[in-house]
Amino acid sequence: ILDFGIDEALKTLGISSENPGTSTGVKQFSSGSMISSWSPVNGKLIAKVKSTTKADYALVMDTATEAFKTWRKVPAPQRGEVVRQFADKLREKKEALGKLVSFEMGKSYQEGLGEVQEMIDICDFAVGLSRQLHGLTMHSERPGHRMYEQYHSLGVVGIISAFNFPVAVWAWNTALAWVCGDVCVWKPSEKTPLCGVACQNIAAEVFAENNLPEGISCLINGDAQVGALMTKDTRIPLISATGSTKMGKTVAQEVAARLGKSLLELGGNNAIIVTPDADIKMTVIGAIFGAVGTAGQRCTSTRRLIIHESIYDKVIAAVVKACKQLRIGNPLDENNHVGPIIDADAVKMYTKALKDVVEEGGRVLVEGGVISGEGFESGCYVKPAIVAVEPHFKMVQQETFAPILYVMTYTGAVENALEIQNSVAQGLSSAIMTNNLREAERFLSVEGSDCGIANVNIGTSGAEIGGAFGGEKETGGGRESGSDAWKIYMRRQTNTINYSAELPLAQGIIFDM
Ligand code: UN1
Repeated sequence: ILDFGIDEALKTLGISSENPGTSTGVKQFSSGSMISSWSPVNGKLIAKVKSTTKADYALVMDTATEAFKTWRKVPAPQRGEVVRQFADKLREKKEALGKLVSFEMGKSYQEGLGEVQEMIDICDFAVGLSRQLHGLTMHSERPGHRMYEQYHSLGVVGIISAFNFPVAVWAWNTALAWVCGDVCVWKPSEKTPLCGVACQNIAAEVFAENNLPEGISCLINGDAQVGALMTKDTRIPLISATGSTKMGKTVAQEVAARLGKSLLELGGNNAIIVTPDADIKMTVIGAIFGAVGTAGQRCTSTRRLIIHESIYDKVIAAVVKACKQLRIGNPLDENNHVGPIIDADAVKMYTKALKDVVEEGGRVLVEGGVISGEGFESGCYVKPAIVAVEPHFKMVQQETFAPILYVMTYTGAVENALEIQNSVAQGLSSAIMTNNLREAERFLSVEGSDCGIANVNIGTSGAEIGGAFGGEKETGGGRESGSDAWKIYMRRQTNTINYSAELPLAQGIIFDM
């Protein structure tokens, strides 16, 4: 197998065969067991990372808490300047980090680069934001009084991220949290620990160059048990977690039990509604990229196509043809469209989903299956599949993190398609393909899509960082990234100042003494 420069990339990112797990200047205390990172690209061990023990965690939290005392006093625009430098380093290391993302996680190199670009974009956004962390002023009802609100740094932000966006989701959180004056403790997925080490190394360099404590960015490694150290920790006012709905429900309960805040970005079951007025060419690109991009492992991946019966045959013919042309293989080879899925468990889930949906009555339009032979030794390469279904099928109601596209029809008005679309438990992303203004506006109206993201003539995936990202219902309700998502990373304070020589009470209450 060609190397595609991966050794060079690992060197650039400071990754060795064994990596200290617990970062933030307490490296020497790491004593946990080793987590092995296997590449789904070739099935080989890339490197090992030490996991975080309870004792390591205690030291990390001490370091983070100490760093917060320094960082919160640095003026916000100066914090923005540090984030700007971080973005510069990301630009320098974009190819290396994009390659590691592709090699450790399996998405195409193009998409690996895209992920690093998302990191850079959110940093740029955060730099501007660092001069705009403003509250409102309001008129007091009392004479000689002034009232306003301000946003203060919150403290330690705990970040739990998933394997599918092993670097970008961390950056969405951390870039905003840093300009807000918070420090971050990050537990990346145990399936992509090296991406975590690489990002930590880049951040550590920037903080060192600015004589700032590395504890502003902390990394811990391990499974759900390590995550639980954070969710139950009263010193962490905000937990931002990305992953399955099942994981989110546990995190939400543990954080709520101590009345902490949580920001949840969980599963999606995203649909594209294809109306009689749809542009077929755009529909095909949107649907196929949505279904097979990141090998169907985005929260925003297109899982369902809801097609009007009048154009069903035409759309299906085009989508099936496009799907059969996809090249599956080593994601570092830019000739390929689709790389492997993450691991053997994911392959099992994919195979079972296809079997189950057929048992329910699904008709296979594009055959799936695990690919074997030369170049596919990892056993993680699967064929994107298309299955014709009924909307109420059990498998169609749930999210399978794999390249499986369910297609179904609707009849009559767009309302009928919306009913199908909204009939699932998840509420992340949604799209309509139409050139009909009435249908598009219906889709966007209060009676339309119930998702956090609703697109017209764009697929369900590939959101820009400028908008708030997240969804409703079982997706968890959190919003990350752009717009005013920063507010959750700060604590709001209302201030009333009396500059008169009297002490009038609010609501006109008289209290004479
Ligand atoms: C995710 O899958 O967790 O919209 C995030 C998109 C990307 C982010 C996906 N910008 O597909």
